[in-house]
Amino acid sequence: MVVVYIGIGANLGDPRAAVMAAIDECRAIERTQLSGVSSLYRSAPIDSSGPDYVNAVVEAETALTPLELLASLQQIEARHGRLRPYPNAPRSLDLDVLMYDQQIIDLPDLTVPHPRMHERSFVLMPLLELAPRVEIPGRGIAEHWLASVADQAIERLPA
Ligand code: PH2
Ligand code: MG
Ligand code: MG
Repeated sequence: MVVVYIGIGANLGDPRAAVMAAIDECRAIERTQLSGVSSLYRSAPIDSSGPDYVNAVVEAETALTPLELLASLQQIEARHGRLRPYPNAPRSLDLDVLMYDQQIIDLPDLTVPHPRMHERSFVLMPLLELAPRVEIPGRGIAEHWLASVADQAIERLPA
């Protein structure tokens, strides 16, 4: 089993409901146990458009390979009607493999750690809630990146 972090985001329809449903659907992924669920956050779109996003991060232990995990997440996205008209288009639901153990993975369909996770408060803040001392392979201590994203509008939503 390895520890993984999954980023969840949505900004179309009812994004809060979509993120909460996605968390439940992550509980049902085979050979995978959730070990942590962050608060939900409202965040302004970064390099994207449309309404504010709702974001969260979950921690899990999985026996799936990185590509098996990715396929499971894409099935959940598809059930939520995710379309991919162009890169960073507004989305009904986005599930990203942020980190897979401490591995660096560079495959045509999967780059881990997520290449922009350290530049995004909507990833760092929920991630640090779950794992305050976590290290991002190739980027160093996640907490050290917080100062550089302090200008990004984000608000933790009440439970
Ligand atoms: N996801 C993106 C691009 N921009 N901005 C916010 N606030 N939240 C996201 O989840 C997000 C984004 C690409 O996946
Ligand atoms: Mg994605
Ligand atoms: Mg994404």
